[in-house]
Amino acid sequence: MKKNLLVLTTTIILFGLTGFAWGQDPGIPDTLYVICYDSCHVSPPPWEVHFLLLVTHDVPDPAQDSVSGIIIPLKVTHTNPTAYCSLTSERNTMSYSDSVNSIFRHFGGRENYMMSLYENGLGEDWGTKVLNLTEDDFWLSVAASGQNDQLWGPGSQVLLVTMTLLVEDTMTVCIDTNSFPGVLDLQFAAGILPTYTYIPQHNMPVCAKIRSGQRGDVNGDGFIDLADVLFLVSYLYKDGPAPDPLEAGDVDFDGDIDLGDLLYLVNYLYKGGPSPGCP
Ligand SMILES: [Ca+2]
Ligand SMILES: [Ca+2]
Ligand SMILES: [Ca+2]
Repeated sequence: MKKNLLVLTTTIILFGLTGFAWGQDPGIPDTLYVICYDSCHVSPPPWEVHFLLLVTHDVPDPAQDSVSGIIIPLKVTHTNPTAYCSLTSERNTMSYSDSVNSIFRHFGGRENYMMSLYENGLGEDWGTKVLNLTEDDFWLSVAASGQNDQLWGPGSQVLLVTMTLLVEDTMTVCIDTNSFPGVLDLQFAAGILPTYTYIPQHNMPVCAKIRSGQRGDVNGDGFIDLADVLFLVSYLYKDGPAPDPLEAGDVDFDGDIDLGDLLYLVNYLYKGGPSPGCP
């Protein structure tokens, strides 16, 4: 109930002041893309896993079709209930900062649009920003209050924000749109007067298999050496014990444990071949 009140309040702030109506998305369909930036990790868990929210947006008539507000309600689910998977509130604060502690930071060398707005001195004009993080919900809205802000983002897959999850073990994490019945769903607002809203295209649900890239240490002693070759031979051909975790034996990362993994390991150890790990 509290959440619905927050959503309703923000809806009024975003769209209620000028009045709005459902309209057509002009030109090419605008699209919200969610992608997982780094699903494979070679360090021991927990892992910081980043999902990027990218927007493709065209502006046929800048005076009328510029985006003036967005609402992005998301839900996070995962397949490993015994392990912790969470949005990290301390990594996704509202503060403008290029440190690790901001959802608006640049990340991995990628230009983040909200951060760029701030650095260009325009960020303060985005007067209404709401970020709601709970255990399994992510909810973001922004509204422009100046014309410069409304001209944001025409182009192909502009990075809007990066959201960070803390994942404790291997699992499949899915991001989907969240619905608040009767109140609001995923939507963009455009037009200066009158304002109209529309639902952009999107690629959700998006599921990413969060994997450990620690491979080759088949016997789990912390080293990759001849003992691992012998362990793998024993497992494959002499009914020996299985690698633990099992995926440590999938040295070439193709999903199976077979002769190919043995050859990959030998090639790495004795012939200067590529090292096991994330592909
Ligand atoms: Ca469009
Ligand atoms: Ca080993
Ligand atoms: Ca394999």
